[in-house]
Amino acid sequence: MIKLYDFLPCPFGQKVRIVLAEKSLSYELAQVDITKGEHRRPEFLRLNPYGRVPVLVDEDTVVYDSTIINEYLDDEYPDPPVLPRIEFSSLRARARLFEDFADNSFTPQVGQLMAEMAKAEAERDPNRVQRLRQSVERVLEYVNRELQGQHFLAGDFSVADIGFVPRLLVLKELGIEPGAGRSNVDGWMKRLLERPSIQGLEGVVIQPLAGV
Ligand SMILES: N[C@@H](CCC(=O)N[C@@H](CS)C(=O)NCC(=O)O)C(=O)O
Repeated sequence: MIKLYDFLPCPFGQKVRIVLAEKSLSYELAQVDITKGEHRRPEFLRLNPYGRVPVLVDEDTVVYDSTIINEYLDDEYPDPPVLPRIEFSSLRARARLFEDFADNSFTPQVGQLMAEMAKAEAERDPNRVQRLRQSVERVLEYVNRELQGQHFLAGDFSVADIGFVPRLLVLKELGIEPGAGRSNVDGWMKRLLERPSIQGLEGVVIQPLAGV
């Protein structure tokens, strides 16, 4: 039985739960409430020395970091795949690049905007809000260009798309319409929202998390 240590609002845990749902894998969810410091408990640090969720335990295998967990799941449970097949090295690299880009240049920026917007209006830094909004808009423009003529970012639906999903889903509440004036992103969002793995995703709430 797979066990997933996760905190539901964590966008990285959400990436893993999308993959588990895509592959129809059942699992036990062990909640680690990072707002209560549960990720710093010794028993959790023994699983992940970084003290971060998500962590996946599959029998004797312990894997942490959402990207590595999702690659492990794709290796161990290949059907349906969430990475382009091994023969398509270039597409596989493209999928990994987009996942990495989403993790580093989209998810944290949206997270910082969530944190800023969660403050009372008088306490917000308007320049920071503007800078973060511009940075998110720039990513959406880039993704819009990269989606030209394609349904998904790297061939079929893959980790390239999954990387963006958690924070794409909260943009509207932050006053950013991902698809406005970006028809490729608009169609992509519609296709993403048709997937049961994304419709059933728990924990998509505006909750600022430290560093993400
Ligand atoms: N690169 C990691 C990032 C995981 C991460 O930052 N998790 C956050 C919650 S969303 C966490 O556990 N933060 C606690 C901390 O860093 O102390 C991944 O993809 O899994």
